[in-house]
Amino acid sequence: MSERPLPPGQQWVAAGKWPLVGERAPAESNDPWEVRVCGLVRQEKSWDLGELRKLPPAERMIDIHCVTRWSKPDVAFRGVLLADLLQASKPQDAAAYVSFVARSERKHSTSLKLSTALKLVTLIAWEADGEPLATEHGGPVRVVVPGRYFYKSLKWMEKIELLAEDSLGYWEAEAGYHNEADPQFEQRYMAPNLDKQTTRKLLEARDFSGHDLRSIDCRGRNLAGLVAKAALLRDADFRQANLAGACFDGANLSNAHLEDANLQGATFRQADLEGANLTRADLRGADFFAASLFGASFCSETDLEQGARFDAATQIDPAALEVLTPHQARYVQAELRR
Ligand SMILES: Nc1nc2c(c(=O)[nH]1)N[C@H]1C(S)=C(S)[C@@H](COP(=O)(O)O)O[C@H]1N2
Ligand SMILES: [Mo]
Repeated sequence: MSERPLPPGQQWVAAGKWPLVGERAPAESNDPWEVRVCGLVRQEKSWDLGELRKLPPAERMIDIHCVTRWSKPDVAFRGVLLADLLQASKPQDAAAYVSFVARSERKHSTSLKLSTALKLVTLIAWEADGEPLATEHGGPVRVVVPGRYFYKSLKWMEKIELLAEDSLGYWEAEAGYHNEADPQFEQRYMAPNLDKQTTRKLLEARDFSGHDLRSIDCRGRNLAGLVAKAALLRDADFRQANLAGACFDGANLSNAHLEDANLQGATFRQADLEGANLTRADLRGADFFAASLFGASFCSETDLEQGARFDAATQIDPAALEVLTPHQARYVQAELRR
């Protein structure tokens, strides 16, 4: 395993596994691949793949940390330093941010403070562990930002733009991902920006349906019978809450905290529970039909005690368990068989 510590709230993937996250492939195009530095530079520059390979090589051994709570230790990325590409393009003094843009359908992007990108020794990489980067992992060229959640490591990179003001990336703008993304501080999502009055109304009506309530803090509340259809509840905190009979159908509960919650008879049909923590939750009679459980946990990673409670009425598709870590899958299978 890695010599570096596992950041809080993360778990190592099984040896040899590398999950795919986000877009699966670059946009189709017959144009040859070029990496271009533009924006606030004195000299726009571009390199084709052959030219890139002639630059001084750089290699970095890093641990990948995904915001959905999986980490992959000791991946050796090889490529060139962002610093070397920038030096050749002569950044203007006003350049304070760097935005990476992908050759992808949605023109996926992400950004960093320029000083941060340089301090972290950002790499423009085309090899991982001695092999050319697979297309689904960003080949032919991707960004690798050590020390940030992996959503800052853009796949299929073709444009590096230097800017005076920040330009929020795709996940940061659309999904509310934290713009700093430092795993040591669990900077996963932006702070909730709801006024208290609205929040209070929602709580009174016990109806969250369709609302954007990322990171909402419902710890210990009595919300029995809550309706939260298609609600956006990423990173929400429902620890110790009473959610008996609640309806989370179609809701996004990725990375939500549901430890010790009463979820008897709750429904999660087609809900997204990736990275959600259901340790010690009461799941008797709960329905997880077609829910996505990648990276979800039902018991502590270190022992099989203190896990979630299931009964014969708990509905969970055996195929949905294949995306759990082996430890989690073993626990749930054993409980369901009782
Ligand atoms: N172009 C592009 N780059 C991207 C994404 C994406 O959707 N499109 N997803 C990001 C996220 S959230 C993660 S965790 C990593 C996943 O990289 P992997 O699929 O190689 O594991 O890519 C990042 N870079
Ligand atoms: Mo991610």
